[in-house]
Amino acid sequence: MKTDRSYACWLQVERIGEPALRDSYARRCGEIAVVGEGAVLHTAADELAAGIAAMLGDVPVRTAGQPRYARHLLLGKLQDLPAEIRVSLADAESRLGEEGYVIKTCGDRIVLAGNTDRAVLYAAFRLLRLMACGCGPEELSILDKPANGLRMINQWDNMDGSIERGYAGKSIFYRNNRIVDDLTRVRDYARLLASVGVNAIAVNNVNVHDEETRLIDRHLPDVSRLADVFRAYGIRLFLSVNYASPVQIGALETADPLDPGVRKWWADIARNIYNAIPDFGGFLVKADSEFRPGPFTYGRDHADGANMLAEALGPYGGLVIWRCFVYNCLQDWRDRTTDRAKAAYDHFKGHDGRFKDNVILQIKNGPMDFQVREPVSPLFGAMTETNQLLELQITQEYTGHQRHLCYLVPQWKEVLDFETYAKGEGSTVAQIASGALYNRKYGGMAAVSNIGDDLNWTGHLLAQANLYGYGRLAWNPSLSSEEITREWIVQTFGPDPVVADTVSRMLLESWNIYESYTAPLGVGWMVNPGSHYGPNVDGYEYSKWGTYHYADHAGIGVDRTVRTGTGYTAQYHPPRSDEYESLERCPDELLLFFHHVPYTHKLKSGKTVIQHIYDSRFEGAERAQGLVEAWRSLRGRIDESRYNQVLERLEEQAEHAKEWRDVINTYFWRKSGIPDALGRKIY
Ligand code: GCV
Repeated sequence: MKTDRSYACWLQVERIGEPALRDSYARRCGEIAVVGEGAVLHTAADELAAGIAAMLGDVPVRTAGQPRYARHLLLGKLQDLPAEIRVSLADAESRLGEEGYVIKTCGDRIVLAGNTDRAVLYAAFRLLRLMACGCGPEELSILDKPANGLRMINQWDNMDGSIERGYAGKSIFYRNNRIVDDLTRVRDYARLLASVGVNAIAVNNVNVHDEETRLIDRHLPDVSRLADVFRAYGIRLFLSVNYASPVQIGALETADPLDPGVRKWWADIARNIYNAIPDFGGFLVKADSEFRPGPFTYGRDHADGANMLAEALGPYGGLVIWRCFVYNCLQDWRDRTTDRAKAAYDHFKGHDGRFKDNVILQIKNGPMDFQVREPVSPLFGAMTETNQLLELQITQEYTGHQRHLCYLVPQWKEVLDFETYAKGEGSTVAQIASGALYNRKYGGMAAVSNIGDDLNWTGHLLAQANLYGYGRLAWNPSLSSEEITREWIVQTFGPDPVVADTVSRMLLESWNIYESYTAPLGVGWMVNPGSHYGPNVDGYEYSKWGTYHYADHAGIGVDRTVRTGTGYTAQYHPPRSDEYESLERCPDELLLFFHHVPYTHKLKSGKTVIQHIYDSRFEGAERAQGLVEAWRSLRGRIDESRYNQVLERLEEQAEHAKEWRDVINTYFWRKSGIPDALGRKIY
């Protein structure tokens, strides 16, 4: 089964087609010399041995401590390398930090080195990527290090084997309220993650119920097995915890963070965990949101809650990752003085400077919830003395459940490059999340995974590109979408330039295509309740006390201005706040997020809002059909199994896009009373 090519994702390691390139590597890679003993270092050597043997075809690869020949691949920690090699790497040691690496060709020898074994592992995967992408070994002289300290994945897996918002089968971690015995698949996942530089994973859902609450005690031996698998790939394991654990599993009467008994309870739990898993990463916490327990019950706030856990983990170097996705889901949307978009900022900004050093706030990219289009959360840029982590969603909850193609790297790029102006120009989200702007100790990115036990991991094979792209951006947010996309395609489908051009265009346009047949101009939602899939303009479950789009016969959109609306625009720094406040300057794509306008309001494109809604839904549906045609043009260039898998999904998407088009257009045609000016049929 696992020989199906979709299983290997971007680690296909095909034989290099070009003889000169093959020879050039073969000359230097027949022997791999490993200096050092660590498990991660040996993972690096094994990956190289297997990858290189496959790429070079018939070259036997030998691994040894000491090279027998002058021509070889040498890997190890810088400090362990022979003196003459260290000299040739100049001042690398001081520039690389913990995870950076060098790859350098010195004559007939290629050296892969870093200050830690983990760095060497990243160098190994980089070399394999360079080989797959056709880059010759002659002039290799690379020094690279990650921009973000934490590059994390969040699994929303439950112990019954289900995955919240999972669209690619069941959990690879759990079955029947236990951690699975056979961790082969988990190991293969760890490989995929490490190959793009991920270094942390929270292995259970942030909504921690029932049996999951016991991962911190009853299931600890099994959690420790999981940690072993990830450790070999340089990945630290975290657990999501239930804030009410002291009550639910500890038989205490309270979970009050200031109660000495509660503090001791968590300290004992932490000690036990670190006894079992010495490099345990820490806790991920969703508290006082969507009915999850938290410190509010005891009249305490988020800082009290997070600091109490931080105190328990602190002695062992553990972290508390505290989520800022906190809002009142029972909000009455007819009450226009409250605004969900304001919630995260309102809850957390006031606590800036109160969190302990080992607390990191995890902030969703937007103020709402992973919509296809929403502005960047103003909480980035609001805190100067708090560690922050950018949270993205790889799993396509609101973006088509991996049945639709929606490549999210371009969206994430916009978020990372977004200027908050918190400290003048250059205060981008990338700079804030990494911790660079305010010189914070911890920072980085986290993202909700999109994998399950489907053979191809992600349901839609092309959704593998989102997982890949996330890892690459977390390592280096300044990579362009185009670069990442090309890399992924070549490693997944090989070097055929026609495939590269076509698939690249499809991926890069897909977010825009999806947006253009679903919810328009930043207004969001419009999905079926619960599932969040498929068109339903008033469907979203928490809009039952009103609507999220405020459309009536006269107009549409949410007035979030200071002058006449909810005042949300004031959460941004100028000139951003002024731009969003102004009807004239607000970008079209976010217009309805910030303003309530008549349907006849003219956009910068010159079209009225209603005409834009109609036109873009029609164009979107046509372009979705275009994706099918583009893919069909690749028939014969891609193996049949993967070709068919993708074709099936694209055909389904094209049909579903028509449904979206018709549901949205009919709704607004009826609501506004304005027919399609082009005379197109609206059902
Ligand atoms: C894990 C949204 C999703 C929930 C998710 C929540 C969160 O509300 O629909 O499934 O819960 O976000 O991020 O905590």
